Amino acid sequence: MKTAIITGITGQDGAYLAKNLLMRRYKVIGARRRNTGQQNWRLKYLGIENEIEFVDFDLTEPYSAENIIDRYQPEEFYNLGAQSFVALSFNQPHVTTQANANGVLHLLEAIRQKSPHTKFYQASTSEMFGRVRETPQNEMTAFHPRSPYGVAKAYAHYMTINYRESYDMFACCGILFNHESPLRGSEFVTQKIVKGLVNWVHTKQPVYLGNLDAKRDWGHAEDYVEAMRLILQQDKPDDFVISTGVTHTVRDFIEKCLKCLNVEYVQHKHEFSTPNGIPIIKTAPEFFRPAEVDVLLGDCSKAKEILQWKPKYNLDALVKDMIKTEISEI
Ligand code: NDP
Ligand code: GDR
Repeated sequence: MKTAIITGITGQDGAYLAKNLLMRRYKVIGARRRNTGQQNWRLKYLGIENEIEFVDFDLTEPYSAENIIDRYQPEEFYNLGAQSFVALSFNQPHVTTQANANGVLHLLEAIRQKSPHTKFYQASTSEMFGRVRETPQNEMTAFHPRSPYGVAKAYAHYMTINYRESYDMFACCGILFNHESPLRGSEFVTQKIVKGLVNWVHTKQPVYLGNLDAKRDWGHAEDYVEAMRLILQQDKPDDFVISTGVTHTVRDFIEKCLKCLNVEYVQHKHEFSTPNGIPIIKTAPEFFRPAEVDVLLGDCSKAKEILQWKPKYNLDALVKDMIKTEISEI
């Protein structure tokens, strides 16, 4: 039986990855920080809360990394923990850097010193491409991050590669493009739209958003956690772009949701309304970012060839899954 530690176990990806590994008979150690609330709701939703051994952990505490790595000597370590909300990183750049950059250094150093056989997965991100230098983006595309989140993740990405090259560690990065699911946090645009529009059907309260023209390559988290697992099963450590290879605007996502909900709409420059003028989507300044990533589109040819990975969900199937779940929950 293999042991895997997952940080970020209470988040979207942590929950799906834990389920994936448990199905393969791994012992899963869930590294989570103390919290007073309902932080295990995703694990409960997937019915796996009682199959996980939890351990206290915080990315910002170096001893925390050392303790858990020394204690469990895991075969695999998936670092999915992060302050993952890009918009918040502009208001909390220090907290974001402590967790997303320094936190990763703590883990790499702890593995080097205490458990060098442990295979390490770092959750890198398409946000590092930022103001993109070429389209589509692949593993060789230069980075130009546009947020404290993206800058911190770029540091962690290079540090992971540096530990691999300097100390011969099995340390890998998955450069994952946006991935969503019914378990997505409600602050991210897809879930905000899904929840907001399902609520609109009953209340006619408009949903307030920011930039409707941003383009993202959206996949489904269930597909993407399988790619993470495959990355650590290869003969040699390497980095992979994981994406669908299709990009859509926020507007497209809204349209797909409205069609799924059978709502008739007309589009204007900054809003959506019904044909007789009832507002559905409006924009508000607080949801625009100081610097934006306008367009992301991933080329995952390397993952297709080496990992034999490809996504099962397209955007229509993702929208359907999110809307269906939201309707069944209210
Ligand atoms: P979530 O926001 O859903 O989950 C983040 C997790 O990190 C939560 O479990 C949270 O715990 C934990 N966390 C936050 N701060 C700390 C800390 N200081 N110490 C320990 N744990 C902490 O993110 P996702 O599941 O969507 O993403 C997983 C990872 O993948 C993240 O690193 C993210 O940056 C990265 N990523 C995500 C993409 C996406 O589209 N989803 C795309 C590319 C990369 P708590 O419950 O206590 O808040
Ligand atoms: P992103 O995801 O920043 O790409 O980071 P998010 O869903 O927050 O934004 C996507 C795009 O939508 C635009 N947008 C809005 N976004 C939010 N959250 N709320 C709004 O009201 C709104 N209106 C428009 C944004 O400006 C942006 O262009 C996600 C996270 O999961 C990161 O952790 C991960 O690394 C990247 O995806 C890849």
